[in-house]
Amino acid sequence: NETMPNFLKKRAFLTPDRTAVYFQEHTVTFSELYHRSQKVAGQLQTLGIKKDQFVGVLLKNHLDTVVILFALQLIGVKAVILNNRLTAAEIAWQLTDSKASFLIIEDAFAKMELVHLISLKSITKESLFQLEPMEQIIQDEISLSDICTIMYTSGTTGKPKGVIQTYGNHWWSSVGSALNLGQMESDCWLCSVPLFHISGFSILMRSVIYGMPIVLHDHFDAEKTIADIQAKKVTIMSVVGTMLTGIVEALNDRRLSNHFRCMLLGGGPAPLPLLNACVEKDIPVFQSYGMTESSSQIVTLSPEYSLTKLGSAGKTLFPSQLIIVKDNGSPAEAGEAGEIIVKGPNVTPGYLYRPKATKKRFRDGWFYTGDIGYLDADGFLYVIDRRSDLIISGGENIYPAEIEAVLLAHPAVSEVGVTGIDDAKWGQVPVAFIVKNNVVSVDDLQQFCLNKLARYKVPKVFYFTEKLPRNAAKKLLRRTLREWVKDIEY
Ligand code: S0N
Ligand code: AMP
Ligand code: MG
Ligand code: MG
Ligand code: MG
Repeated sequence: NETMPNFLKKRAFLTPDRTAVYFQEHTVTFSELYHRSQKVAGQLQTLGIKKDQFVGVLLKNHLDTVVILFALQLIGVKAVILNNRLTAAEIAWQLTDSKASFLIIEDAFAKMELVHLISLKSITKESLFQLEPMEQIIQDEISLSDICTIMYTSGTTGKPKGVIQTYGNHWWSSVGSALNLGQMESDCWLCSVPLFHISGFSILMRSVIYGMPIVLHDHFDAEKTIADIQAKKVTIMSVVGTMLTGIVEALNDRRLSNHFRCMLLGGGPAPLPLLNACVEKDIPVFQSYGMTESSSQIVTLSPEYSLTKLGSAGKTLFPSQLIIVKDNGSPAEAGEAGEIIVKGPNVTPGYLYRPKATKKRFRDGWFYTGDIGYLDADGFLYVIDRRSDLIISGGENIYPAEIEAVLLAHPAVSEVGVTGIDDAKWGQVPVAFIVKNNVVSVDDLQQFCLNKLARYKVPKVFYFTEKLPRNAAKKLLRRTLREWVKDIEY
């Protein structure tokens, strides 16, 4: 069981005076970040929060959030990081499932019905920061196999599962990224992706591990991005397709500053017209493939291959391995499609309290992603289809089964099938095909969904139909739904 020094404490010791975070008008060094996190660690302990507990975190992208996330690491608490776009019911479910003993929320979210849905104690960050801090007990060492964070992802059968991310997972993910992108003293990483996704959280970990400043934005804004790349000398930024499209459009005839060296593009497929537009505008795009279970990118394509390997997600990072397996379990030849399976020290040890689900996804140390792809003769990965009919809207995942389960509970709905439709802004958005057994309006169905599902999961279009496509065993034929969608004007 290998140990390492507590990441932030070590970083504050090595390079105390280097800038850690730029947020709005604030700039903090690693030493200041450490001292602020230390104080909050004491305040958390005043509340009775202890090592090895699970604590829910429902916060915005903010400097305070960075402080709280590191305070939890300092005292060895496992952070259950919650997606703040979800409804109260969805969040309550994750808190209960993770057996969290506490919730840290912010005033802006505290009025949510959430607080009534859960039995665990909660505190706003504003109140937390008022507490008298105890003498802190800092964990000087962390064990690489210890749980650092939990992030929920859904699946084929409705309910989300907590993905375990250990300190070792984050460490190796950071190292793998640096061995590929390089790590320069001048590097500065812009974070406007959510800290509640691994896309954002992994930037925090790289910051302390590399000793690199980050520019943190509370939300994505294309103009502010362009301005800060210039003003703060940003060299790297993480984006999903929707964000990159927004930047390309906002740039118009302008160019990004010369010091900018990498747009790390992940979270879903990259549309070829977008990649071409970036080549044309000299925007250096590193396309990538990754997931919550691999603690961020596991495959990345450098811009030198942007044209020759257009559409590929690239090669596996140094610490990791990837193979394609066919349905019969044997490895695929170059060019032959099959399931993408991955292995590496950045890959999760499994799902929280879900030994069965974990066993289902792992064989001989390999993680079965459920995604379909192929490797070309040079070992470049092409992803051709996603797991579980996953719909990705602006980097947020939508599982048809989850939406279908909600709609089926409506008394006027007797059958429902959900699939994705291409959308210029979001990549894809969900569409529902409904067989009704009573009078019901689209507005009613929409409102019904809004009460139970995050906004981005609510179908953009509801189609009433007499019958859904099913096979002899009455199983819904999603492939046919995808064909139907092609005829829809949207
Ligand atoms: C695309 C974003 C920025 C849009 O958010 P924005 O513009 O701030 O919207 P709001 O002002 O909050 O809301 C306006 C209206 O838009 C709706 N809405 C918001 N987001 C979505 C969405 N995604 N889909 C559909 N609708 C959306 C709001 O509901 C609101 O609607 P109305 O007006 O009706 O109220 C934002 O969505 C965003 O930040 N997306 C990115 C999420 C993300 O980071 N996903 C990645 C997840 N995957 C991973 O983390 C693994 C891969 C990975 O690690 C990685 C990924 C990317 C880059 C690098 C890496 C890496 O490997 O390091
Ligand atoms: P998440 O864990 O929410 O980040 O979702 C990860 C999933 O997004 C993967 O399992 C894929 O289905 C999908 N995905 C990620 N990167 C790509 C890519 N480059 N091309 C196609 N799908 C992707
Ligand atoms: Mg906005
Ligand atoms: Mg997700
Ligand atoms: Mg019903």
